[in-house]
Amino acid sequence: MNEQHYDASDIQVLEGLEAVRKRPGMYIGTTDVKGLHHLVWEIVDNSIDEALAGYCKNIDIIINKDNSITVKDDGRGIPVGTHAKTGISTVETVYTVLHAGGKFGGGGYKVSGGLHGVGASVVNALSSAVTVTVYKEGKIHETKFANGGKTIQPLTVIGECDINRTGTTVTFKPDQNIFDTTIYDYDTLMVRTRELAFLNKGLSLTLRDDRDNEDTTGEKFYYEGGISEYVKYLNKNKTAIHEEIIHLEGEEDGVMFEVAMQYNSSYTENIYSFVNNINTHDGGTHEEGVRRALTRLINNYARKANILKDKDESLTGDDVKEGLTMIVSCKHPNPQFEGQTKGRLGNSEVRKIADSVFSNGFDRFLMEHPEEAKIIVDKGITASRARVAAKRARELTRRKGGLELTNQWGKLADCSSKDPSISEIFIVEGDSAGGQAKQGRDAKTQAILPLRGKILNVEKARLDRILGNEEIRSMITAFGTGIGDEFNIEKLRYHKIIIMTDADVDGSHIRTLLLTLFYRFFRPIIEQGHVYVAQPPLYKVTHGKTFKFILTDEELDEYLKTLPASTKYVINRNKGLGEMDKDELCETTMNIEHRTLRKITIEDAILADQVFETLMGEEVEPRRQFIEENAIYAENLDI
Ligand code: 1YM
Repeated sequence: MNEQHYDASDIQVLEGLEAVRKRPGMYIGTTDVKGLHHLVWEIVDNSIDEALAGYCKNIDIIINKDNSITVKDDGRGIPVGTHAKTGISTVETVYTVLHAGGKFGGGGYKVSGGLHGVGASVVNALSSAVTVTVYKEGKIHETKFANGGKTIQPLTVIGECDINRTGTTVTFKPDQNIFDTTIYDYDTLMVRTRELAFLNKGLSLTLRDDRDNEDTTGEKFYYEGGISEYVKYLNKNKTAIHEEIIHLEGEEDGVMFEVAMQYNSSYTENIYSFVNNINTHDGGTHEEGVRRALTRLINNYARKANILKDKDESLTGDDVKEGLTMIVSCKHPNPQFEGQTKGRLGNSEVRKIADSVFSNGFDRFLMEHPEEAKIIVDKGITASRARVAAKRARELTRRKGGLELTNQWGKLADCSSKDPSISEIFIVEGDSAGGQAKQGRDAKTQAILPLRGKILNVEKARLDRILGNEEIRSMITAFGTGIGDEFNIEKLRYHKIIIMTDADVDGSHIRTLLLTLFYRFFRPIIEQGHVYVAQPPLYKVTHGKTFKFILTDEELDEYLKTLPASTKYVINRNKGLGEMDKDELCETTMNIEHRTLRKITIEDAILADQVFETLMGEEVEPRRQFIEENAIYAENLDI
C-alpha cells in the first residue's frame, strides 16, 4: 500500500475487508463451489444494474486459463473522480469499502439481485488479485488490488481510447486460501448466464471458456422476447395446446411486473418466479397474486361463456395449473426475502400489484382469443374431473383393502417371462376371443386378460365404479404399478399393454374406456409409449379356395386391383375377433412377425377422455351431436 494513502479511513477499509475474509459465509453463503460461482454474479450484477438503468447493452463473461474471471460491460463505466468521503477514486472506493447498497453514485434505481452494491468489495476481499479497468471520457483508467483487497495500484490513466468507448472490465482471481475449490464449471455459469438473458430482454450476454482453447468466440445469449422465449424454451419438448405465448406486463408503484405463460398437454406445472433476477424457489406474494388471479379469471370466463354450468363446481388452483409453464418476473426497488433460504418474497403490497397487472392483461387475452380461452378452460375442466375421480378411486381402493396381488387374478393367463422389456399383456374383449388368444399365444412373453365388455358398456359405468370392477382390478394388479399416490412406473410388469377389441360399438366403448382410465390414472404408461391398440384385419377376402386377411380399406382396394377381373370377389367384413379361429387371430393380430400395432399417444388418450365424457354423460343431446360431428368415431361406433 502506498504511504500517502495510509490514514484512518484506510484502516477502517482494511478492517472491513478483513471482516469479509474472516466470515465469508456471512457475505456469500458458502466457500464451496457454490460460493466460488457466486463471486461471478456479484460482479455481473453491477453490469446488469447498469443495463437496467438503460446504459449497457452487452456483457461478456470469460473464464481465463488460470480460472480467473473477466467480466466486461459497455455501460457508462464506474465513476473515476475522487470520492468526497474517502478522498480516493470512486472506483477504488467501490472495491475497497464495505458499504451499504445505493450509497454511492446517483441513487439510481438498482434492482438486480445479489448484495446490492456490496458485491464488488466482497469479491475483492475474497480474491488474490483484482484488476478494474474503466473506459470513460477517452481514457483508459486502471486500478489493481492483491491479497484480499489491498490496493497495489491506485486508479491510474494507462492509455487513451475512442471518446465513444465506455464501460467497465473487471478481472478477479478467487483466493485459494478461502475457497475449497477454485475451478469454475462452465455449465453452471452457462445456465445462469442464459437465465439472465431470458430475464432481461434485449440484453446480450456472452460466455467464453479460454481454459482449453483461446480461439473460441463463446456462446451468445440474447432474447428479444425475454421471458416469452424462456417459456418457449421450457416447452420445447412438450406439446403446446395453444400457439401464442401469453405475455403480460405492467408497472405499479415502482414495481415492474411481467408474466409469460403457455399451457402444454402434460399434467405437470412448471412455474418459476423471480424477483430482481433472483429465483424465488419458495414463491411469495408475487406468485400468490398471479395464482389467485389466474384461478379467478378462468372460472369467471368459463361461467360467462357457459362452459362451466351453474351446477358445476368451480375449478381449483390445482386444476388451472395442470400443464402450465409460466415465468413470473418482478423487479422491486426494496424486496424483502423471507424463509430459511431467503427464497420467498414477503412484500405484502406485491400480492395486489401482481393480481391487478395479471388480471388486466389476462382478462384482455381471454376476451380477444376465445378459441385459446376455450382450450385453457377445457384443460382445467379435464384436470378437475381427473382430480375428483382420483379422489374417489383412492377412497375406493382404500375401502376394498388396496390392490394387493391376491387371488383376485381373475382370468389372467400370465406369461412365464419376468422380464418386463419382452413381456406384453393383451387386454382382450370377450371370453371367446380371450380363450382363443390364450390357446394361440406365445406363453413365454404374452399374457392374456379377457374383459367382459358388455357389463361395462351396459352399465354406462362411471370411472370410479369401473375401478371397482373385478376384471379391471385384476388388470391393474397385473400391471404391478399401483395407483394414485403409490403409482410407480418402475414396477410395470409389461412394457407393451395391448388393447384388443372388436371393430364394433362395444369394442370402441371398451377401448375408449380403457384409454380414459389409463390417461387419468396411469398417464406415464401412455407418455412412455407402453400402450398399444391391436389392429385385427378389417376384411377377409375369399377367392376360390384361397383367402386373405386385409387390414384397411386402402389395402382392400389395392388387393382387389391385383385380382383378374373375371374372378368372383367374396368380401367379409370382420366385425368381431371371434370371427377368426385361434390360428387366424394369433397369426394376423398377435404374432410379432405379422401383426400391426398402433402406439397410443397422449393426444389419442386426451381425445378418448373427451369422447368418454360425452358418451358416458347423462345428456343425450351432446352425445348425439358429438357422434354427428366426429365422423371417425361414428364410423367406429358402427351407428
Ligand atoms: C464488470 C462490472 O461494475 N459496471 C458498472 C458499475 C457502475 C456503473 C456503471 C455506474 C453507476 C452509476 C453511475 C450510478 C457502478 N457505479 C458505482 C458507483 N461492471 C460494473 N457500470 N455511473 C456508473 O449508479 O449512478 C457502483 S457500481 F457507486 F460508483 F456509482
